[in-house]
Amino acid sequence: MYEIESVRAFEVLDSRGNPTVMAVVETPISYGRAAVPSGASTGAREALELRDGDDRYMGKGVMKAVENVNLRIGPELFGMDVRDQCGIDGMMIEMDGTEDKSELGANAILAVSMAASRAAAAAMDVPLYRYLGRPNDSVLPVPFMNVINGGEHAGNDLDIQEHMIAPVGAKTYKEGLRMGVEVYHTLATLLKERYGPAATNVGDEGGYAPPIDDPVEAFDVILEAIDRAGYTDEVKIAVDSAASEFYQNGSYNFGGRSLDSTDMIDFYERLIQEYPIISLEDPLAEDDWEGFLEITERIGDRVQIVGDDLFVSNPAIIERGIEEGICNALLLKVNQIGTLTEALDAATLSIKNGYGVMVSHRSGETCDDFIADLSVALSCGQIKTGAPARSERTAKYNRLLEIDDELGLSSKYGIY
Ligand code: 2PG
Ligand code: MG
Repeated sequence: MYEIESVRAFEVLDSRGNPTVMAVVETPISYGRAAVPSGASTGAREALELRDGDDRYMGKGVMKAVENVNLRIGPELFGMDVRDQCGIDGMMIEMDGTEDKSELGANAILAVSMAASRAAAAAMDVPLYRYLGRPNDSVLPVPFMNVINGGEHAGNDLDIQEHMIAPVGAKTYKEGLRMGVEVYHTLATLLKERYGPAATNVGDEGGYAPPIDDPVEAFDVILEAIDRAGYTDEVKIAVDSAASEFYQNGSYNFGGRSLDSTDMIDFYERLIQEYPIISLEDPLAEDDWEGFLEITERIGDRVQIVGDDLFVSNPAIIERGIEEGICNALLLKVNQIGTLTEALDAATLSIKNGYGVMVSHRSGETCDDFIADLSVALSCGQIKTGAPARSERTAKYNRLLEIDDELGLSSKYGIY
């Protein structure tokens, strides 16, 4: 009943119009489907996304990865118990045999890994969050909504990639999401008043991409939108600098100036004093471990410091970070590591060591809502999946509304 009888993949498009892998895993009694997301500001140590590099789709086709699923992975998994996630993932890791999954492609492996877990959940007749989690996992995460886009995700001059709002003071997920949406729309009105109608054009994650170059000005306008919407106490601010993108030859090209790590940390220290900021992701570049240690020591007791490009959801790198006292939270992206098993290991390792975990989308997404279930299964209390707009972003927020409804009275909310 539970044996895998078919594994197949095909090429679909992501939210930026680039090809990505969708896989389907079937047993005699169930069907699971999943699509892989894709980043723009990627960490150097991420598992490899296999692209064809030929003349189709400007070299971005994924037919090699698709073939690897259909011709190599599928036959090996045939007959395996679909509930044996570790066995399935372990088999693919072994077949691949490389550190960065470059032989089969992390996009090929992850599509199958996720689709298998969906087929297993369906075969067992339980929702995905329940299959992946424990019987009592019922925490709906705080939605970290990216309302102003910059960096690699927008065509404006903002160096900081993501300016997020986090309704931590809401009582329920539903209320938090509504607060976020109201702030998002209030922000549109304000941006139009201040910078003209073109200021509400959006970036890759659905946040506005206004013509601002001063990093602090973006926080001013968000704060004003929060106040005007009436949520001064409930809605706080979070940041993803994606600082590797503006780091070159040992210095940060930030706000039109060249800064060293200590200058950057001084900037962040002032920022968290002046604005209600609760979380700083990749405030420094992934190679700047010394800087990360300094920022964690200086302000890590006042604000969450999240490692994204730094940790690339890789248990071995996270372990080193924990040992050295770097950051106090993990950004969890399943496609950075390439299997569900390893992503769950990364989350467990972090949680056991007192690190926070924020489950995350990628800037190139599909309407696959896998990460919504993952965030509930982990009871980690934090998810970032873009602005509360554009279907590939709202797919996740909407799936969480569905889970919330299903959990009914047992549904909890907040950062745990
Ligand atoms: C990030 C992500 C998602 P990308 O840096 O956290 O917001 O961006 O997918 O482009 O790496
Ligand atoms: Mg990031």
